Formats: sequence, C-alpha cells, structure tokens
Amino acid sequence: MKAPSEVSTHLKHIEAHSFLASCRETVDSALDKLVPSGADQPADIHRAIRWSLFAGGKRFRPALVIAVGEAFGASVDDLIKTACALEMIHTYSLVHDDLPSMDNDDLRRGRPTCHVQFNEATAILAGDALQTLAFQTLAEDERLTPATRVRVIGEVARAAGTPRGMVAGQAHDLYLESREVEDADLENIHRLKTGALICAAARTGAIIAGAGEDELEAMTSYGAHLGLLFQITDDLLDVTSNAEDLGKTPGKDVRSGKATYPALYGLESTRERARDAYQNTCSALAPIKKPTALLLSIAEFILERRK
Ligand code: GRG
Repeated sequence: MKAPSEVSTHLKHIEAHSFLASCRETVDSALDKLVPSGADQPADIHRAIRWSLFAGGKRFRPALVIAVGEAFGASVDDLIKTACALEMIHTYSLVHDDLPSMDNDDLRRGRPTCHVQFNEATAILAGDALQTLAFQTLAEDERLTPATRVRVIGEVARAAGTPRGMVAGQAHDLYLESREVEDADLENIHRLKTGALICAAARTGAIIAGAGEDELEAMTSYGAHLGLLFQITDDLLDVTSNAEDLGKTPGKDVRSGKATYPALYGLESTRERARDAYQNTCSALAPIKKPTALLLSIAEFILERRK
C-alpha cells in the first residue's frame, strides 16, 4: 500500500495531468481554426505548418496561460488566443532549432522534423509564418481591449526575441557549444532560451486577468523559476529517457557538446538543482491570495515529468 504522502503526490499529479489533457484539446481545436488549412495555397507551407503544429506537443505553454489566467479570474475565451499564439511561437522555435544549421535533428514530437518531411526552405518559411501568425492572432484578439493587446504583444515579442528572450538564449547556446561553460552562463542560457517564453505565459495570463502589480511580480517569479525547472528536467530527460517517450533524439545535447546541467554537475547534483528550482517555484506563489493548488500541481508535474 502507498504511504499517504505518496498518495497525495499521485493525486496532485492527476490534477495537473487532467488539466493539461483538457487544455490540449481546447488549444488544438482553437489552433485548427487559426491556422490556414492544408488545402489553402501555397499548400506546401500550410501542410508543413500543420505537420509540426499538430504533431502531439504537450501544449504546456498555452496550458500555463490558461491556468494562471483562470486563477486570477479570466475566462478561457479571453485567454485562448494568447495561449495559441505562444504555442505558435514555441513550435516555430522547434522547427528552426531542428534545422541543419542549428541542431540538425531528424525527429521531433515523434515524427520526422519539418525540413526532413518537406525541405529546408519550406521549414524556414513554416517557422517564419508561425511567428507572424502568432502576432497577427494577438493583434486581432477582439476579446481584449486595445491596451491589453498591445501589452501582451510587447510581452511576447520581448520573450521571443533578443536581448532578453529566446533568440538571445539560442544565440548564447550556439556560441558556447564546445566551449567552457560556467554556472552563470548555463543558467542565463536556460532562463532565456526556455524560461523567457514560459515566464511570458504566466505573465500574459495574469495581465489578461487584470492582476495587480504585486500579483504580476509574484507570477513573474513563479514563471521564471518554473521555466528554469522545465529546462533542468529537459536536460535530465535528454540523458535518462528514450526516443519513444521523448519524441525526439535523446543524448543529443551531450553529443553536440551542448551546455547542460548534467554535463556540468552530473546527474545527482542536477536532480538536487531541479528540487531547488521546484521549491523556489512553489515559494513564489506564497504571496498570492488566489487559488493556487493547480499552479503548485503543475510545478510538481514538471519536476516529475517523464517526457
Ligand atoms: C530557433 C530562435 C530559436 C530558438 C530555439 C526552444 C529552442 C530555442 C530550442 C529547442 C531546444 C530544446 C529542446 C530546448 C529545451 C526546452 C524545450 C523548449 C523543449 C521542448 O519543449 P516541450 O517539451 O515540447 O514543451 P513539446 O513538443 O511538448 O511542445
């Protein structure tokens, strides 16, 4: 029989797990309406976009927009387009990250990468189009006031770009490949490459819900720590998991001389850092006077995730 603490941990996982599963359906159906159909001309680019977008991603970033937004009182209808826009940006980043000039990978989300299935030029255009469609989606979100739309567009652009966003993180990461990496470099790369978009998901959910400045500050801290936790667990899974569970090539970071936590500190110390990041994520919620059980459960789900 399981000890009570194990049982409650298991139940909390189910909470995040079923929330993520239901968000996945909602987000997939909204994305389907926002993205041109595979029959629209030029068909190849639309088929390539759909190939990568509907390949079975976890939809973690959109789910976070919805979880945070709902915790602060927003409706899914108010949150869904921002949630979809973040997934479009995320998918564009994966398509471009897999290109021969970047990570040169042939497996993503359990299927051949976009440039392998189509060709390199089409994959570049698919990524470009996903990025512009994300901003079009935000600009045309009539559920939000013009002021909120502009604010959300600024948040997403900053988190996706440079010098404080995903493009900056990717650039640092490429530059430091096979070079000596220090603790601070690694955390900076992780915070920018993966953390910035995850933090933007938490922030935009809170902004759409009209959270106050103190609440927004707390959600920024929650999102930043959760983003770091997500990337540390991604580093761990790269070493400990397999292609079937991951849907991408495991062991890739090590082979390409990538800066990762296990490479720098070993597995045990990396697990310890993941637990620290998890504790910090939970502590960030302490000042929030809204229902946070789901946000705690999501943090635990990321700590324990297997894919
Ligand atoms: C090309 C500008 C540009 C940036 C690429 C996101 C990224 C930056 C690179 C991807 C490399 C990578 C595997 C980073 C680890 C964290 C991460 C983003 C993992 C994939 O996200 P998941 O696990 O994937 O949410 P799914 O498929 O579930 O959406």
